[in-house]
Amino acid sequence: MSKQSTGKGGETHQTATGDEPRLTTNQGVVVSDDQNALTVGHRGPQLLEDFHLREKITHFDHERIPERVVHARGYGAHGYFEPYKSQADLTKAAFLQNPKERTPVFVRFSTVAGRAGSFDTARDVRGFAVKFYTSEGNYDLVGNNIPVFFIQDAIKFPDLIHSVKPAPDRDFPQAQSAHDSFWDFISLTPESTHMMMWVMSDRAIPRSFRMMDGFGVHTFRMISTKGDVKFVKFHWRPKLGALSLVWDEAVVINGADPDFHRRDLWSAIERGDFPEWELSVQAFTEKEAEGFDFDVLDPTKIVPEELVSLRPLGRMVLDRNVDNFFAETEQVAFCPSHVVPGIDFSNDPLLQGRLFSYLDTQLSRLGSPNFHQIPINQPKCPFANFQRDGHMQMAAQQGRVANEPSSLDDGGPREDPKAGFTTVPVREEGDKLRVRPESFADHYTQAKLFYKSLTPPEQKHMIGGFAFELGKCQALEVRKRMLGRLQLVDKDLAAQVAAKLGMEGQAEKLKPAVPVGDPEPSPAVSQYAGFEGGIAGKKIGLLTTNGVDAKVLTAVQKGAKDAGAVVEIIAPKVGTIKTSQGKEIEPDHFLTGAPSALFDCVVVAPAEGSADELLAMPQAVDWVRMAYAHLKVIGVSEAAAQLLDRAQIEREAEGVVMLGKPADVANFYETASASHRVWQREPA
Ligand code: HDE
Repeated sequence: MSKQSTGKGGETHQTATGDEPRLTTNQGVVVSDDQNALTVGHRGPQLLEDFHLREKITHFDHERIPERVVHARGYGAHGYFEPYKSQADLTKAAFLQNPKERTPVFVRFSTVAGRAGSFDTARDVRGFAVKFYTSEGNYDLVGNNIPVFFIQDAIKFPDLIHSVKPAPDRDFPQAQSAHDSFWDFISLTPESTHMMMWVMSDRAIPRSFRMMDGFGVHTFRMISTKGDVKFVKFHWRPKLGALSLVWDEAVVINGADPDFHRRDLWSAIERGDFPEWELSVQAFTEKEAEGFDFDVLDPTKIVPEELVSLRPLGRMVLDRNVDNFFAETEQVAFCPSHVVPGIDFSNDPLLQGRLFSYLDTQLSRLGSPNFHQIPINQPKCPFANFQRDGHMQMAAQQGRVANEPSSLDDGGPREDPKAGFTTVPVREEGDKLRVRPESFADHYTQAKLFYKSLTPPEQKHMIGGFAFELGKCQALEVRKRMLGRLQLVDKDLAAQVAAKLGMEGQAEKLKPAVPVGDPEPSPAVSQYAGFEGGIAGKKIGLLTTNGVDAKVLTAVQKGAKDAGAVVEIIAPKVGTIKTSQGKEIEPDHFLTGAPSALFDCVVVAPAEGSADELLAMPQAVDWVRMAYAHLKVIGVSEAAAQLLDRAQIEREAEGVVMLGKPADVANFYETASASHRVWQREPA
């Protein structure tokens, strides 16, 4: 028996009522049926002449573009930058002159190693790329959340990246550095030692993009309105402080919410809690730089803040999410070569290589030299020249002349020696050589400086980081070589990592190229040495049940609001619950969908008499146990005290706050604000 279809797509038809725009092809032809392809008869073959089907499927087939070879996974937002006051004595850059003038910005944060579909809380460097749409053209400050880099010369970048990417034969591991080829490359590249200290520290597992420092890494130049030239290092500092996750928490989050960082940024902006950073520079003369005991052209070195302090320039606020991820975040094209008058490069060999690489990568990724015409990349000031044609040319430039000089077309764009970009006329001479400067040879003194400057918990985390990663590296000789490098940084650090690996006394004996110095610590590089307290921007998870005490709920919510934090409610099941006063509330999560790893601090406050409901759920006990292990402040109502017992947590334990009455909630917030995490609870 033959089956008959209606030929009308049944219930899926949503035909136009007249109020909404009509669905058309890309040529503007109104589509009559978007549910069914054109066939011969009811069950016959499809027809090649179905131009709507072919256009729709062909467009779909070409939806993907090559993802970025590095920094593929990223998330962006719009905002603005405003200087505190005119910085004319330092730079003539227009966007740094007038405190009343806001310059629009677009920022993209990213991980480096993983693919676009990888997870957010991998141990990795984070990209921090800012496009300023200034009145003098686009300026891209393409930085990272770590102030130094793995290598000193761009020629090593493909090797570095190949070593960290999945092995070419088996295509794993994905989005991580804990494997043989990476540590082999690193252990054979002594210049990476300082960077590895940062990458094994908490910096590589940030709590949020909103709680991350940013750095320009290289030394750049700034040119004042009078023509004075200074070297500068760029710093972004978040208003919320630079805060991190603990390692096991990051691992759990990768499974529970692979989009943790993008969700966090998007939600904060949606609720009007706009993240903010201060832009500063360390400015110094070339003469001063000659007196430093490291070379400022070497991107594996910081300029300690004790040597040159930060000069705040202004603030950046992100206040608008993108309308379309692909059009904006995916197609945005950053190039360190995009500078404006008043900012110039230095001879840092890594920077010089980048000045070539980014333009090249955009051509291959976006497929056309006209990528500057994509709205997210377009300058917001007028731009005109005689570049013409090419794939996807969007502009229909007028006139018969496309050259200058020309006497045939007086109205065409012309150069302007006064307003135009000019390069600082630095005198350069020398032989053509392939060499590494001797002034780049000290790979350990600043690595030691970093380690010495961390608080004991931070040092402990770094030791854990090294031990975890090297533990995943199966090649024994690589581990030994790496332990040898660590010994040159700090004997105790090396010994503790070796002990965790069960490799005491097995470090390879390595000799540094130049003697290792004994630097003064620089507390500014520690995330927690100067922690000022507070929980602004953080998230409190409140685990409760139907009938939740309305007074406790209100107290927790009010405390969070006052502190600039947010509360999310977790109930055992999906669906609405009622408060003790009968008000219906929609929990944000159900228990199995929201492990406590997703929150900065937690409260467990089931309804009076319903603790048994939680006690019967192993996930609830795990929820509390995990919050304890992740060093979170835990508020526990009397009704939930048994959960603590079941999780084998003492009521008097550090960072556990009993909520006998709603007023005790204040105590909970005080404890949660005092320190980012309850470091005392960390196992010795
Ligand atoms: Fe990049 N880097 N990089 N990089 N980088 C790219 O450009 C490259 C380096 C950074 O959100 C690529 O558009 C070379 C340092 C960020 O779109 C590529 C070298 C720093 C982003 C590229 C470096 C960065 C990139 C890949 C060594 C911190 C993401 C896709 C000489 C100061 C920007 C793309 C975004 C992206 C090359 C080293 C930061 C291939 C050759 C050092 C934040 O062009």
